[in-house]
Amino acid sequence: MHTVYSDEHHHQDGNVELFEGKMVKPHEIPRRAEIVLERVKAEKLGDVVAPREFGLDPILAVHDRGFVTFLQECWGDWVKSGRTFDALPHVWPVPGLLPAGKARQVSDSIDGKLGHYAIDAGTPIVAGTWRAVHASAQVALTGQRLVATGERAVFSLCRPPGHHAGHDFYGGYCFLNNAAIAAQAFRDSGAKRVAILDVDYHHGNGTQQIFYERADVLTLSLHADPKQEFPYFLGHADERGHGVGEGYHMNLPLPWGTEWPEYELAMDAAVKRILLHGAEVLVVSLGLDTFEHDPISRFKLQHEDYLRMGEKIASCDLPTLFVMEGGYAVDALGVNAVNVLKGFEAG
Ligand code: 6XA
Ligand code: ZN
Repeated sequence: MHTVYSDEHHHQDGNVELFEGKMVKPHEIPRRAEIVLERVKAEKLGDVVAPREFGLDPILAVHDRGFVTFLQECWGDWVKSGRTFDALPHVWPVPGLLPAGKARQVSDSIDGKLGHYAIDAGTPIVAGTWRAVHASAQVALTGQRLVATGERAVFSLCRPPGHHAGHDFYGGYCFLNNAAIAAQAFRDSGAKRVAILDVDYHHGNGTQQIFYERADVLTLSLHADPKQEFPYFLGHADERGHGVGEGYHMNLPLPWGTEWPEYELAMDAAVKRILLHGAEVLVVSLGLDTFEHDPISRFKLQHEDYLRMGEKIASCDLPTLFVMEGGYAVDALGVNAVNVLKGFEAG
């Protein structure tokens, strides 16, 4: 299996995130992608290839232009306003703030813009953020093109991750939704039915939002119950899509402490739904923060379980693009990610 990788991710290297009431060093760090790449090479998974450049059009097929411009210009505006440290929001237009019928306006102030587009204060924007984010999307798109032109499976080693980013918002360490951009590119290159399976510990709220009213891209997410876990406001089982998209989203929330036997049952339900959809291609949002020793998560999957996860995904028998998402037990991240990919190849 080819891995698509770019060193450009190093440009996303924040100093702080707001975490449990403290400003701490970010969990989402460059070392994460490095260790996965090292394991890909050590295990001889296959060739490592550099991304091609597909430009902004496939990004704008999923994301709002004003939002993308904000991501491109945020750091410059932040510096112009006299700041030198990481850009983080500190004020939000919560529902109910505005009178009924009054549309939200984007402020001219960078602080207003940050609160407009961000869902949390854990996702720092720094000088190199756009550069890294743009490259991460190109890594996903390059993987997409390889699968669309005949590879059975490709691993897009994206960083920063993407699944919390929606049409016009960012957060949860995510800026552009790499998996959604790839899924849309599959549609635009002729696939009639696509599925996105999100196995990250956290609910893929951005992916859900982007495709919520569509029947052509089935989205499924296995994750920690939002009653207990980030992103808290979405990811419930009764969110099933809307309009023509009704029935084309599936959330499988699971409780803290979940181990493989229960996780496997949820995966079986997801695989069944993917096969029913008649998907021609599968995009996997591959988060490894379900691991028992992940520092910010509370599932209990073990190294070997990732081999089984890969085999399960292979049972869909579809061309598959793996897109890297979360996972913060950094020393174990390479082993766990590559176990999924090896399990897939064996399956
Ligand atoms: C709260 C946790 C952010 C979750 C990031 C993640 N700061 N998402 O791994 O998949
Ligand atoms: Zn996650």
